[in-house]
Amino acid sequence: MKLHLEKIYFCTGARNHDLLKFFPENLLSFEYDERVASFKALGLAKIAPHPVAVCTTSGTAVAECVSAMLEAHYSELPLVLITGDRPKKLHGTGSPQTIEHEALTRSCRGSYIEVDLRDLPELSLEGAKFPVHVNVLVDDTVAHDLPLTFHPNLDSVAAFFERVKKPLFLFSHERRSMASFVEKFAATGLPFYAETLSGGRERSTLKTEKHLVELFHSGGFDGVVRVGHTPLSKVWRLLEKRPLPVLSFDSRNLPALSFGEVVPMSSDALLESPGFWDVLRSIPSYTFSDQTLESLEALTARYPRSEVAHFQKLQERFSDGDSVYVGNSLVVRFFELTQTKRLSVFGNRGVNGIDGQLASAIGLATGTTKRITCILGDVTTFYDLSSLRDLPSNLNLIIMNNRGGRIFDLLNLDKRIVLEHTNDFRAIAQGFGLSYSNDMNDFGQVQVLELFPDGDEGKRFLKEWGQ
Ligand SMILES: Cc1ncc(C[n+]2csc(CCOP(=O)(O)OP(=O)(O)O)c2C)c(N)n1
Repeated sequence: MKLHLEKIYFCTGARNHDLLKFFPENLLSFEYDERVASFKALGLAKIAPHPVAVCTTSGTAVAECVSAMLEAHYSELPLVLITGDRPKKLHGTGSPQTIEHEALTRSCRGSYIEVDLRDLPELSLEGAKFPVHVNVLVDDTVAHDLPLTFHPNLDSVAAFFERVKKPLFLFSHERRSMASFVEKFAATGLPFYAETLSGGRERSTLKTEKHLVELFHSGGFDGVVRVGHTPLSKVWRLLEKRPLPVLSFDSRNLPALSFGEVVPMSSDALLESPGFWDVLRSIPSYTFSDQTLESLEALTARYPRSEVAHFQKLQERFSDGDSVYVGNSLVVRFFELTQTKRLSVFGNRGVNGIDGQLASAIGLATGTTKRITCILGDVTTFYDLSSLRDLPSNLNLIIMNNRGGRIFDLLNLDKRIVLEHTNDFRAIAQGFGLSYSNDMNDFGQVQVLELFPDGDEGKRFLKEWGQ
């Protein structure tokens, strides 16, 4: 590495994970809070002989460094912000966790340098003006020459269904619940997958994300029809690795991929469009058989202390009509996997930041008299500790403390970025004057309920589940 840095505060994430291999071990400090990490870098830059870096994943993680960059800019400090980004073709598309990094630091940097990952080892900061923003493009997608087409209305939809005979219908989420749309769609008899934030999860005929991924790999569907914003499902990300025909109904008019067709219509607008339902009626019926639910039941019985089994037990505590706020990261996935009830589910899935999750749940609870149950991962909760000062009485926080950012275990990434720990929230909650328990039987009775799934059972569960 030719950057000649004093230290690199490496904030964990999937998008910047591949940069790790270029950074000398002795320079690294692993962090999860970008705002804190960037100010640590700023402080060190005041006395260090070499520039100091903070390295982040894509999305709001970059925005969290803007305050330190501003301070560095006006104090003339040698701060280097290194951000992992998605390839150029995904910029501006609304694809998962993709925002405009360059625009974020425009008012607080001396130099902006964009490099492909492979060129990072040769990059030098000679001649650069501090603070510097280095944006690294990491491309794990396949090259293709498929078009991106924007349609103003439904006119082209029939033509799509002439080419695609067995589509996967995928319903993600919108600003408001998509429950009415999902309900009407369910009556068509066509198979579909409704994510938890859609508000129609319990009606989903396709039950597990694992099943979708299996279908994808076995060629079970020949195209995808998305309704709603950028999906959470892994299968959506896989489309950048093996493209299929895609038709999106997205009120933001964003493709969320580098290819495909987009119609700028919300689920509400589709509900009121007879032409859409006419086209659906013309699709010959088909089914997808699914054994994954049975294997899920068998595995949660075998591993009752795994995280997924905890979510299954939590689901039993909810009643139809309850409101839930789900945060990152396995929380939202495992909640979706085990959801059977008709619930109002909220979350921040615009750009998937782990920041401000508890504060967002607090804001949500402030706007309603209904009870909000907020479920967060431990790292996500740590990120937002000061919000604990102010829990409204209709908010119950459940912390799924699996002792680190276990999503990175699931993704098989470098163990160092899991940031495994042995901390718990008991004394913190009590310090903030909050009632606390770690017994699931106290569900709904305490302000902070902390659950500790068994890591070994969780690992064995996921190995056998195969995802
Ligand atoms: C602001 C921000 N920084 C970093 C990330 C990358 N990131 C995604 S999930 C995650 C770890 C979450 O850990 P935890 O809350 O414990 O949930 P778990 O993965 O264990 O379910 C991180 C750091 C992000 N999405 N947003």
